[in-house]
Amino acid sequence: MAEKIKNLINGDWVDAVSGNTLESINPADTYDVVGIVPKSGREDVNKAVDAARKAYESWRLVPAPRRGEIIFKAAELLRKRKQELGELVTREMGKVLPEGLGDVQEAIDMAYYMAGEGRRLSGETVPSELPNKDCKSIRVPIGVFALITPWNFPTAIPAWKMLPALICGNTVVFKPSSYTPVCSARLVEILVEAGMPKGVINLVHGTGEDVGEYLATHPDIDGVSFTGSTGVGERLARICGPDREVSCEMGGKNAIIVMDDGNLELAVEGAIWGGFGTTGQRCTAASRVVVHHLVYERFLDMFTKVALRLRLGNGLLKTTDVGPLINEAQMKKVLDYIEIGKKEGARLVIGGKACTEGGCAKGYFIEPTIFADVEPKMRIAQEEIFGPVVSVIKTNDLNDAIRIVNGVKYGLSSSIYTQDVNRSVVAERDIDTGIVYINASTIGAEIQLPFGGTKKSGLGHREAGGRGGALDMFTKWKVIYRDFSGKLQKAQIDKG
Ligand code: UN1
Repeated sequence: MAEKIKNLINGDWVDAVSGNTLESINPADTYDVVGIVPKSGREDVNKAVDAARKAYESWRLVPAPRRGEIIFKAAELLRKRKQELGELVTREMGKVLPEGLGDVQEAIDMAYYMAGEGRRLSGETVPSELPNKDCKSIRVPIGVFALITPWNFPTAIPAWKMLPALICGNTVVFKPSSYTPVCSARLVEILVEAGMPKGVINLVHGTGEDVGEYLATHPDIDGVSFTGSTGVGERLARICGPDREVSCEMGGKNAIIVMDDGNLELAVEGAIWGGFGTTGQRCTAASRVVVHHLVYERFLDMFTKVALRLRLGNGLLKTTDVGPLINEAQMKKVLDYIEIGKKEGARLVIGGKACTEGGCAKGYFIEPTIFADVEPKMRIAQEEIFGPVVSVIKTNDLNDAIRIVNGVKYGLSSSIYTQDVNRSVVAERDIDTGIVYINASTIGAEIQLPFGGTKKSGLGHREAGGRGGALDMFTKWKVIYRDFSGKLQKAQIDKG
C-alpha cells in the first residue's frame, strides 16, 4: 500500500502548493509503490526557508543541553522502532535487511552521540595578557541550513546532517532524495514526536532540479550540506558562490590492497563485503582490488568462487545476499560501464549481465561482476560506477600498489590486507584518502570520528563526530574578550 507523504513546513504537514506528486517505487519490485510524495517547487521552498529563519531566532537561544534532550528522545524512539524502520529502508532503497537495520543503527548512534554533544560543544578559555580581562572562544550556530541527501543511506545520512546541525542551534530545510522520501519522512516525524519545536526542521520533497538547486542558492540560506555525486556537488558549490558555507560529501573510487603476506580468506571476505555490500552503492564501496602478483591468481580464484555464491533478490528475504540497484537510470549506467570495461580489454570473469528472472523479474538487478587484469588507467578503474562491479588489478609491490590506489581523482576510503606491521604503517602514511583501514574492508566507518575524503571526494568540512567533524560544519567560532578593569586597557601596548 502506497503511503501518502507530505512536506513539513512551520510545523504543519502540507501538500506541495502545486498539488503535484511523485511516486517512490520499491526497486526490488517496481509494482510496489512505497509512497506518494509532494513534487514541490519554489513556493514551497520559500515558505520552508521563511519558517526556518523565524524559528532560528528562538532555537539558537535554547540551551544546547536542552536541544540535546530532544535529540536523545529521538534516539530512544528510533531504537524502539528500529525493526520497522529497517524494513522500510529495505523496501524503499533495496539494500538487504541486515543493512537496512544498520542504516537505522547509524542514525541511532549519531543521535545518542549528538545528544551528548549538547553538553560538550566546548571552546577555549585562555589567559589574557592584561589584568582583569578574560578571553574565550565559543562555537555559535551559523543560521539556516539546506540539507540535501542521497538515497543510498536514507536514514543514516539525513541523521548525520540534521542532528549535528540542530544540536549546534541551526534550523534546517531538508530536501531528501526523491527515491527515498518515505524513510526521510519517518525520521522527521520521529524528531517532531521527540519535541522539536515548529519551524526548526522543515521538510521539502521533490527533485534536485525543482527543489535542490533553488534551495541551495536561496538568498536566505546560510549554509549547505550535500551528499551525492561529485558532479552535482561541485556544481552546487559553484552556483552557491562564496557567500555561504558549502560542504559536500561526494564520490569515491576506493581500493583494497592485498599483499602476498595478507590473510587471503579475510581479504576475500572484505572484498565481497566492500564490493557487493549495498550492491556496490556506497561512496565507500571497494570497487578496486589491487593484488600482489604472487597471490593474484589464488586471490582471484577464491574471490570469484565466493562471489558466484551470492544470491540476488528482494532484500527482505533471508535468502538474499545482494539487492537491486536503486532505479533504471542507475542500472543502465552500471551496464554501460560493464560494456566500457569489455571494450577496454579488461577480462570479465563473472557477471556482467542484468538478472531478469525469478525473484529478480520485477526489479533492477545486475549480477555481481568481477573484471580481472584491469589496468589502473582504464575508465572502470578510474570512474565511480556505484554498482556491483569490482576491478581486480595486479601489482608488483607495496609502493606500486599505493601509487595505483592514489592514482585516481578521488580519495575517500582505502584498505590494506597485510600481516606485516611495517607495510601497514607505510600504507597508512602514504595513501591519500580520508579513511584508511588495516585488515578490514573500505566500508563501515563509525560515527564518532570525522567522515569524508580528500581530492574530489569532499569539499568543505567533514561529517560525523570527533575533532574536525560535523561541529565544524555547523558552527562558526566567536572570540569574546571581557574587560572588567573599569579602565581603558591596550593590548600589545600596556606592559604593566
Ligand atoms: C556512503 O556510502 O555514502 O562507511 C556512506 C560506510 C558507512 C557510510 C557510507 N558507514 O560505509
